[in-house]
Amino acid sequence: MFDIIIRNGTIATASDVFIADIGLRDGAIVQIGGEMTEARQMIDATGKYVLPGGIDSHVHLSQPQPPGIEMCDDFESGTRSALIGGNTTVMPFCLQEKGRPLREVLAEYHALAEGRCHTDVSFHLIISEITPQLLGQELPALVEDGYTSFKVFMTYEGLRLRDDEILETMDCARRSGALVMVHCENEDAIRYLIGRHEMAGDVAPKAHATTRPTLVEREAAHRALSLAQVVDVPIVIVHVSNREAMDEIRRARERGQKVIGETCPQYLMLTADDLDRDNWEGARYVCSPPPRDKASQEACWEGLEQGVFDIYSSDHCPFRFNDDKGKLNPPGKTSFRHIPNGIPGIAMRLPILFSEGVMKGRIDISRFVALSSTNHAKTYGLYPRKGSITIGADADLSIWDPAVQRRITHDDLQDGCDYTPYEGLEVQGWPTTVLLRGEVVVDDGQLVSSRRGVHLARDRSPLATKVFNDKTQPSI
Ligand code: DUC
Ligand code: ZN
Ligand code: ZN
Ligand code: ZN
Repeated sequence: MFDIIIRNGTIATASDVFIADIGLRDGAIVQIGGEMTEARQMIDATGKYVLPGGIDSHVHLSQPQPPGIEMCDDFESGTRSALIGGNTTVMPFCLQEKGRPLREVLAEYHALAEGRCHTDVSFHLIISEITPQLLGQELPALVEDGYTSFKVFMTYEGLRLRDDEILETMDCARRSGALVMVHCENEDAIRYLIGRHEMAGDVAPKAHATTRPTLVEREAAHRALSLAQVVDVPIVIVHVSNREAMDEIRRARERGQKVIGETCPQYLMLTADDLDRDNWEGARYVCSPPPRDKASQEACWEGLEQGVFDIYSSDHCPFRFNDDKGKLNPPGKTSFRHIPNGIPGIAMRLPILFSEGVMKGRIDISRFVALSSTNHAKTYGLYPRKGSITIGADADLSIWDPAVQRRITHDDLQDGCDYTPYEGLEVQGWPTTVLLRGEVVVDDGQLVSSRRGVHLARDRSPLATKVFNDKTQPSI
């Protein structure tokens, strides 16, 4: 007797595509193919794809902002919207607050998430200030407890780390077996360009893109990879927007470095021209790195097809356009410099990749699964419990109907934002049914979730474990 049998779907994993039934019991996958008759519930998936639930390994929820600004998705609304878009696990960030124990801050995030999440969640740690205590004790202990990835920033005054601090953080990651994610943009070059633009009175949202050109991303990507080579650690280069930064990843791999590349829907679908809209409307498209041009979009598609990118995430970082707290559209607008950097995309990530990628023949369905789920689980220590359709894996599944056609409107996405950058986009294919650990949480496109999401302590990334276990190489 099964809890659920999913009948006759086209099962796709990162390696195989086949038609079979799947039997679920006690939240797990217990049978694939073969005879299955009795179940409390039957789901007919004829003509549909049955895929591992999406894993979005780069989202921002309830992250504190400078005074007067508020992120508009909390763990409830953000994970609700994630579920609508076919995701069953999301990985938000816990931002270290200077002068406070990281574990204390982390406990606050857990309190905000507890009992409110529609998907499973697992935190990355953003490192904004290094101390001997943090590097010597706190981080290694947190890694042991399943927080196995750190993000560092090369941009944003007050958040960025200097190169020596990045080296020390990488060294800590090496010693503790964590994986470092790097935001690559050269802060000093950006500040120089912002100063010049402001002096010239060029302060509209479009200037956000021109003050963060591809070359500041390329330089920082090169530097991050060089620093990683000094310490001999694998790294993730997050939110890559253009060919020049991609070339840095390729070159690092040619020298033998382990590097994971990530890109996001905004770099496939938007351009810098979107920031050049009247009445401050361009503020809706401000994110960092900024969207580039059509050639960069093509480069990013090529990277997804050919493997420069292993991971495709949303970088969901939502602010409301018309809202006192959003400050995307503040009264007395002064400079693009004050527009918070980030756009929503947690629900649209997978429909965009499915429609523009799979349905238009740019990638096959197995590559879709790898980019949207399996590689995230493998990179961040959740595999094979997550990101796979195998016996014993969590029954996190999304059933995609390739026949559904939709015109995207923000209200359907159920996030806390007041717009989507993809308003009016026509998509083909939609995740009509989603299961989280064996429970139907989206049924015929409708949310029926009871907020069963739990926190996932993660294993070390296999990439980092290899270095961690290799004690023959001295640490710096
Ligand atoms: N980096 C992110 O990863 N997300 C939003 C803003 C940023 O700079
Ligand atoms: Zn970033
Ligand atoms: Zn981000
Ligand atoms: Zn809405």
